[in-house]
Amino acid sequence: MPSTSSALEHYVCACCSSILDDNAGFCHKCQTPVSLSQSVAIQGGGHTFISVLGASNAGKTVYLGLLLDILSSGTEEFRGTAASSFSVDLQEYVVTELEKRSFPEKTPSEADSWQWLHSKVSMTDKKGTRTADLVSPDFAGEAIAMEMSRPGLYPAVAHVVRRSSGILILCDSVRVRDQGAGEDLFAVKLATYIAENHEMYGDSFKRQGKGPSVAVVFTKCDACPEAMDDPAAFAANNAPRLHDFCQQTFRRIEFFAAGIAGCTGVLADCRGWQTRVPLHIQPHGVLEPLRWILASRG
Ligand SMILES: Nc1nc2c(ncn2[C@@H]2O[C@H](COP(=O)(O)OP(=O)(O)OP(=O)(O)O)[C@@H](O)[C@H]2O)c(=O)[nH]1
Ligand SMILES: [Mg+2]
Ligand SMILES: [Zn+2]
Repeated sequence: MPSTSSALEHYVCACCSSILDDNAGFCHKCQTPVSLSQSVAIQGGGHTFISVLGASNAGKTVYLGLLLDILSSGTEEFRGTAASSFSVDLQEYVVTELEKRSFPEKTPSEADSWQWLHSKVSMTDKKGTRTADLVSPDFAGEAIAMEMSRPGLYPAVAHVVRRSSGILILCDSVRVRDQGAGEDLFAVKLATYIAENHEMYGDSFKRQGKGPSVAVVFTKCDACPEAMDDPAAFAANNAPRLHDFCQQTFRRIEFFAAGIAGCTGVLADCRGWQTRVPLHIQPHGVLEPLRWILASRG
């Protein structure tokens, strides 16, 4: 039975394929946790990186936590099981917070405190049963923004984006509707960053069908029913720059709306500090983007 350290000599990073040759907790090149690479290597099979990007406060942590929870109690048609115990941490944290009628804390910017998920997903449709290992970090929105403006500050972001065959861009539907160009332009920056990192240049690239499947997900649609009714039309009307850029650039692009909280309220403490809290949990549209990404891989 090899010791952990000698076994590690044979592992490569699941994200950037660097050799993991020491006992460090993270890949020296891309900051992926070694425990994740071990879990992927031990379980074998192909794995699919799916990354979730979005501005700070877009709803990434809440979405990912609930996605894991819904997948874990799914049906034979679409289900996901945690591939190792660290995968349950994010689910546990988000579900516990929501049960307490509060939202999770903002994700810290330090890469070593990000939670990763690794779930074995199986999906059955007309084409048969497909399986994939879903691997994704819960990035901090601020780290994504900083990496886009000064590449190299958070190498994990670039490596994970390059490695991902499916990418979800989360946009706050309420901000898109009420605050105009800011959210639209940030999302365009994200889409451009994805295209750059997948070296998507020129029409021939698109015709060859290369590049990731990109799902734009308007979050918090419980507070924005317009996004829920017709997400593509909502994008065209309220985030026209993002809509047009994505249609022109990506071969596989689709628009979705998702919401976790059935409704929210604002609590004020004795000093007047206000906090938004979920009054009840009624997930909507959480699985659809993932289902589409897995199906669009063919
Ligand atoms: N109405 C409503 N509000 C939501 C929902 N999901 C998240 N929110 C609100 O959005 C806030 C941010 O959600 P997070 O999931 O922490 O956002 P994030 O993208 O992870 O943000 P960073 O960690 O800063 O990158 C929450 O504190 C809630 O106030 C939802 O489904 N409905
Ligand atoms: Mg977060
Ligand atoms: Zn790596």
